[in-house]
Amino acid sequence: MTSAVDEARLQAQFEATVAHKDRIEPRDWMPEAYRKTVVRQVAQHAHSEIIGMQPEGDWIGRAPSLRRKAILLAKVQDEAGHGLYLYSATETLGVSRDELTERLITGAQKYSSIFNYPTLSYADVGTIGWLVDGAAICNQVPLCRTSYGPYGRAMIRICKEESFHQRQGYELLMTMMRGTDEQRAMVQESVDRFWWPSLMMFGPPDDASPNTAQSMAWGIKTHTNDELRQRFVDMTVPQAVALWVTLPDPELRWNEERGAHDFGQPDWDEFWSVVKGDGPCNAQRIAHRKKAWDDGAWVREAAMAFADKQSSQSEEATA
Ligand code: BYC
Repeated sequence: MTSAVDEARLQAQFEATVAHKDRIEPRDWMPEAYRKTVVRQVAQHAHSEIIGMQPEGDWIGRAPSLRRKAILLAKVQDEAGHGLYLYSATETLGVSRDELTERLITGAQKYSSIFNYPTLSYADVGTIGWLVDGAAICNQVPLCRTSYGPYGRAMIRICKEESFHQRQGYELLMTMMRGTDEQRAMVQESVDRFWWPSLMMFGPPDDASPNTAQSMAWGIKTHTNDELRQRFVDMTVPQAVALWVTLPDPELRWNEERGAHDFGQPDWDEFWSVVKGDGPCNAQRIAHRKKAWDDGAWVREAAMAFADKQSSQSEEATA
């Protein structure tokens, strides 16, 4: 039992660790609200990786060449891997992957709004790589220095792969832009659909973000939603110029005084409606995930039975 004095000492130690930008590790004492916030964010991130396999996965069977199919397969597999690292990070906080999957399937936990939009053309595979993975990099590179150790270490590996994903998307779009008028039109139409949802990935504006202030004080987040959105726009505009595509925002222009781009706001009503479950593909994404989870039940049971058998055999051998 921890006394009030011990608790105050532990709290002070925790705060000192965060203030020094050192890592909080699984065995360290942490406030319950900190633990819950890390679980919430990392689980949402893990779910996003797993659900994020679906929109691109829809194109694996329809990729236009063997080379493009191999690239897409590898990318989608990477996303499964990212989900697994992140579920492992939440397990260090005492929440099992089964429990988190249950929370995803019942709608108790969220995943990124972006994956509730459909992939209508093959150009969307390139646009997701360029814009969605591009936004992910802007958001996730700072998370390599997040205060919770297992999350930060998972992010280092994930970011290396995300950078590669972004480049493959850009290369795909560049190839299409060098092709026919029809291919160029496909790219532009895809960018027009994905631009605003990509900006929404960074979360609501700072003045409508209930979690940012506390998450920054704890070092879980190191930048606000609006700071990272701005960074993404500034990074993407010159890439759009090089690609010869237009970004669908009449307010987008360079602001000499700020040394940054001014840009318009996404439709925040649409964002909240997608987050609440009413986006174009929310029901389909969850139904698909639930089916895959239910269909895989026998594999999990067989793996557990095998592990039990192995451990009882090794106990017998050492007895
Ligand atoms: N979508 O107070 P706020 C990938 C929720 S996958 C849905 O600002 P916070 C990839 C938020 O959870 C990359 N919900 O929250 C995979 C909160 O709700 P609750 C996914 C959103 O946490 C496959 C409420 O709105 N990346 O790269 O301080 C293929 C208020 O928001 C969204 C991550 O998960 C949203 N966009 O900040 C290709 C990054 N935004 O939980 C690529 C890690 C907000 O209070 N996460 N909400 O009910 C983060 O950095 C932060 O959690 C966020 C939100 C910036 C997203």
